[in-house]
Amino acid sequence: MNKRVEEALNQQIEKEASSSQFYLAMASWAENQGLNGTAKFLYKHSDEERFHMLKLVKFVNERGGTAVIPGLSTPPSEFESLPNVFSLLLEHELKVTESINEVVDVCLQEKDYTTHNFMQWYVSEQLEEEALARTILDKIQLIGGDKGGLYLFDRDLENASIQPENVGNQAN
Ligand code: OFO
Repeated sequence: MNKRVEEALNQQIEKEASSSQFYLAMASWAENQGLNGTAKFLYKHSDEERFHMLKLVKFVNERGGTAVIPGLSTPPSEFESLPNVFSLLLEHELKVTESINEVVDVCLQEKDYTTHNFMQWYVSEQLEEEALARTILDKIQLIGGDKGGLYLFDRDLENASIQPENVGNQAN
């Protein structure tokens, strides 16, 4: 496997693993706040990111490279508020999108069209995840300090899958 591509993919493995840990920390915080629906959603999101990481690990190894399993820094255990959690999540996803675009760029420079093709899955996944984070953030901002609204929001998020359309419909 092309060395630059391998390096870029290994960096992406680290990003996906860190995302998983970050969302796991958010899930745990939400659980301790009694926001069980939000916690369930974030636990699921954390699992998704772990799956993204695994998919990369397997791809690198199958293509003759060596996947590097990274050590990770400790994510925060405290968050200011629910809006803070979801704005951090959106910010984080935007960074992940940037780094996926960088991997795609390296693939093109190195004329590695197989990896380029493989990365397209991540490109569309990011589109969905960004849209989802924006939808959720909009809803939270709309609710503001309304306790009843928050209760309904949390309940609806419990049933939401990682699909923007679903959250849009259910949180209405
Ligand atoms: Fe949403 O980060 Fe994975 O791809």
